[in-house]
Amino acid sequence: MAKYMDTCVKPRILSGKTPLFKDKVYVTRPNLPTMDELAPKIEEMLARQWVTNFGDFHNELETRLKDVFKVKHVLLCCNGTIGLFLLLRSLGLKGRVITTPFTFPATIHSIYMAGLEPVFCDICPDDYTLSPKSIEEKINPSVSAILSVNVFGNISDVENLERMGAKYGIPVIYDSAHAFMCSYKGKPVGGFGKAEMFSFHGTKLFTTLEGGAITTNDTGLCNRLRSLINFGIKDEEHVTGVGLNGKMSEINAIFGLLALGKMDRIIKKLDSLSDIYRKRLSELPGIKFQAIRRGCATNSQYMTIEILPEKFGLTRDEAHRALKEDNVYARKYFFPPGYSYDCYKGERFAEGVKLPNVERVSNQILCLPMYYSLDPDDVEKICALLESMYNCRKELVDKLRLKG
Ligand code: T4K
Repeated sequence: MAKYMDTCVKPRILSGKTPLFKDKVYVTRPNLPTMDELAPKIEEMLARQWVTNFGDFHNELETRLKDVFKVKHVLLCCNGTIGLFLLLRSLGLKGRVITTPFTFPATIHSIYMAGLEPVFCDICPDDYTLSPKSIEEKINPSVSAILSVNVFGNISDVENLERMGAKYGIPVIYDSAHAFMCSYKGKPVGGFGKAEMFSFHGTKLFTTLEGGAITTNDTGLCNRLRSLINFGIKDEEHVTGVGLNGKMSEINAIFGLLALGKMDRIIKKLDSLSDIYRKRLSELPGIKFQAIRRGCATNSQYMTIEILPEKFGLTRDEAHRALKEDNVYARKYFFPPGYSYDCYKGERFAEGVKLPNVERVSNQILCLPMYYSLDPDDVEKICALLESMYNCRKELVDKLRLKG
């Protein structure tokens, strides 16, 4: 195995030498166009003197994305969080919303800021999506929607969630921030449930720098949301909704249009990097990969592993620290779980929540560097470093604990 096994990759904490990587290797890097690609589009925008408020580039991107998602409506917005918040508002929900605490703060804050209360359910132990069994245990008439997260591009148990939604007469919506161009049983993500939200942030596979979209096949919902994205304005003389400025500008749409044609190539490269990680690390004791749900094709945007301390010999936090010493900036996505946020201390919905799978995964998860411009040799080196950390685990733990 191990191309780098014999090259003496020893964690810097032990060797005291220079870090394995001279420069920081981040968890991700944006997929950006070249100046040559950008310049003519920007010139066009300047000539038109139309920079935002549903301009031509914005409208072209919406049209092209309808084809990607295979849905009737795509509504671009300034970021995924505002899109999700306005989606929750446009559904006219009351009371409580079932969701996962194993997510980015945006999911939970959107619920809270929409005047709703999150009901935290557990996740499936291996694929980290919302557990239908846990939902069954917690659902009651005070729940007005289910908001599931297609976490790290893994698609939720859509059949069971939508069956439950129909049974209780409530909408199911998806935070698909991570799931651009993923599919389930051959159907592209975007057309599931009542609506889905996508993030086009700079750290996402498909980026407009900041940006996002809501997808839906419901024309009534689309019209309400379109108005809320534009201050709730109906026409020059009527303001019919309490909306916000959620619009995407022309410059953001230009970045999106330029990115679209590159997606297949980017995903192919990420798949190949993912293969290296999986081949190298699957034999390593105490490393567990996120299971991909049957029927789901992911975009390989994230490389998440769990570090099982009793087998690997180091905790996730210790591994995280040791990697950083060698300039590998892995991230603890998603720790802490939503019910442990400081800002929700004292809130009834966050008190006494006990979800064993969320607790375990949140304490063991680590997202390793994964992005288009990442060199396969660097992936090999990161794997070699993890192998070496395992081989020197006793020494490493002593050293880390000594350093405090
Ligand atoms: N729902 C879910 C499930 C989400 O994961 C997110 C966002 C949302 C909703 C909300 O969508 P948006 O409203 O953002 O559209 C980053 C992103 O900022 C965030 O969008 C993303 N999830 C989350 C998973 O990752 P941070 O706080 O970790 O970002 P930051 O600044 O630490 O960046 C991560 C790494 O990316 C850096 O270490 C280096 C690299 N990076 C970052 C930026 C901004 C670059 O190389 N260049 C850059 O310009 O949240």
